[in-house]
Amino acid sequence: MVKFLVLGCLLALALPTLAEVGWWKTAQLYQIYPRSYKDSDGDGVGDLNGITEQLPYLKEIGITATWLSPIFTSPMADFGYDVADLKNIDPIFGTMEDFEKLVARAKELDIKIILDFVPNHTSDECDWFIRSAAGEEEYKDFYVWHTGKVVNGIRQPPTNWISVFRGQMWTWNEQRQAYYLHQFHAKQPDLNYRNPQVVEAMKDVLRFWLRKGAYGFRIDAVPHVFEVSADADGNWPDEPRNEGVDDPEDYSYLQHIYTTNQPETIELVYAFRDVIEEMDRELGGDDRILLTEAYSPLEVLMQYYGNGTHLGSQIPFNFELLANINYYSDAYHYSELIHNWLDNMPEGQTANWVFGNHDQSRIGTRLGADRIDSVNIIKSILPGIDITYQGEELGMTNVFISWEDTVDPQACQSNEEEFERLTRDPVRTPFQWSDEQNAGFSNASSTWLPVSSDYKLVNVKRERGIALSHLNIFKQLRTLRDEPTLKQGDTTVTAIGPNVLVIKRSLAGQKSYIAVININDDVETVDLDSAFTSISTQLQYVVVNDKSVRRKNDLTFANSVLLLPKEAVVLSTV
Ligand SMILES: *[C@@H]1O[C@H](CO)[C@@H](O)[C@H](O)[C@H]1NC(C)=O
Ligand SMILES: *[C@@H]1O[C@H](CO)[C@@H](O)[C@H](O)[C@H]1NC(C)=O
Ligand SMILES: CC(=O)N[C@H]1CO[C@H](CO)[C@@H](O)[C@@H]1O
Repeated sequence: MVKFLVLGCLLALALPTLAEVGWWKTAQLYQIYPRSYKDSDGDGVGDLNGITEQLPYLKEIGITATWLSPIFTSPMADFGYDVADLKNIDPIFGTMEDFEKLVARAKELDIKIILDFVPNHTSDECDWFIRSAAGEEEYKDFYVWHTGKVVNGIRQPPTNWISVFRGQMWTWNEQRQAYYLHQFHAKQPDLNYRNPQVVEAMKDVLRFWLRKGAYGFRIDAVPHVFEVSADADGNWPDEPRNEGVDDPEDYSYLQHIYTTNQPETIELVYAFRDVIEEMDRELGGDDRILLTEAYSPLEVLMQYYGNGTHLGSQIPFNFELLANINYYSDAYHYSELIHNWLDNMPEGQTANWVFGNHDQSRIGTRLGADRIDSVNIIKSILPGIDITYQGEELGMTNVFISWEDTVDPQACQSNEEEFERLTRDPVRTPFQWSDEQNAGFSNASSTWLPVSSDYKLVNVKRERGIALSHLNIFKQLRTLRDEPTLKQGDTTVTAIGPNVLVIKRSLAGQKSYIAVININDDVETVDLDSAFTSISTQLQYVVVNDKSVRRKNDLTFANSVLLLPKEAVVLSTV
């Protein structure tokens, strides 16, 4: 009894209170692609009022915060990643009043709204660019301009750099009589972050939306924000060739050593974090957050968290699994990639787990439809922040979009042979709400992208009624994440042979939880007793998928847990 009391006391000291922990450290984040979520006005494109209408669904599936792909005024050359007015809502999505209504309703439901922030460029229709092209003193250096070089009497761009969307990274502007730089589309001129006024102007945009009630930002394509500094004469170096790529228009033709991952990008993130801290002080309430998207090496990503003296992004997206796991990956590979993040993360930081987004092939297509629950289990049981792209909770898969119907600029700038490799349309199709017209997404006669042909089988309404649907398993996992063990417990990740991944979470005085995932099609029997010393003799099923013959609350011996092909379960100590 005395021993128990002492233990209880230590426990109370060891457990931080939730207020100290910060809401975002165990958050369930959800990415909404607004064009495809819910159309409220019948034009075939999703909008803000549609999102507002469906916020109770996010509550139902246990989401704490949702980030919206860009909703700002834009000519839509790159579906909103080309922003013309950084402080306004595009009419296709609604009005500023609609945004305010969305924030107010979200607040009632205790869901936080995070916005996409596109720092790498603006639209060429942005007022800043128009003034810059006209040479107006205040905006003259807001973008990256160069008069080019003359070779054999012919004017040429200043460097050989190639745009991510193919072709030259430089476009000639008649009015200014100079080339401007664009890492992406020619309609997306890059901002010149070496001009302190640009940094100030962008910080002001952040303040504007935080005051409107946004709880933070997902910052897009951070690695592309800076180019290498120009030399004393204002010139830049060419980038070296990538041997093996023969198409001189293709982005991979060159090694992007001067146009991505420049050290200044990290400092820019730190500067944006200062704004977040400043606004936390000004506005009070819960923490505001920064999520950063960068497909960069691990050692670079870890710097996004901060450098010891300066805070950075709370959530540098962890693409380890998304980028490296494929259909053939074994359990050792899963385990290794999970360890890569957990073991390299700076002390005191929070992990995050991402398997899908609006740029990547869907999980069910990449890894197989019978691994959808496995992925949802993995990212729910691991410590930290769980991030879901809309539709992954239902098991939506890629939708084939013909060349005629293709709208993604990254694909449209290529050709009929190449577009399938480049297009992101298949993962951006309308969300599947029901078996009604257009999957309940819209009452329009046609939608901006076709609705998947599987919508009568894969939709929210139907999956609500099926005990072990992807949706219901997802919901069970969200509930489980409220357990103290999953919020604060220790983590052990290991492979038992090539087929079985095991993730154990444990916390003194609480039940332990063990996710056991059979990645492949062999029948396996695993001995968790020897994998984890001092585990209880018997374990109980807490979550099962439809490959399992077990039911919730069944018991099993820890030393012989039977797994059928692709079976994925969560067990607990009893
Ligand atoms: C679609 O719904 C909108 C909003 O409720 C309505 O205004 C419109 O008339 C409807 N259109 C059709 C074709 O039913
Ligand atoms: C961390 O970053 C800040 C801001 O960029 C810089 O001033 C400081 O010197 C850096 N500290 C370390 C230890 O690198
Ligand atoms: C504003 C802008 O052009 N953003 C680009 C930045 O990077 C992403 C790639 O992740 C592009 O898709 C965006 O178009």
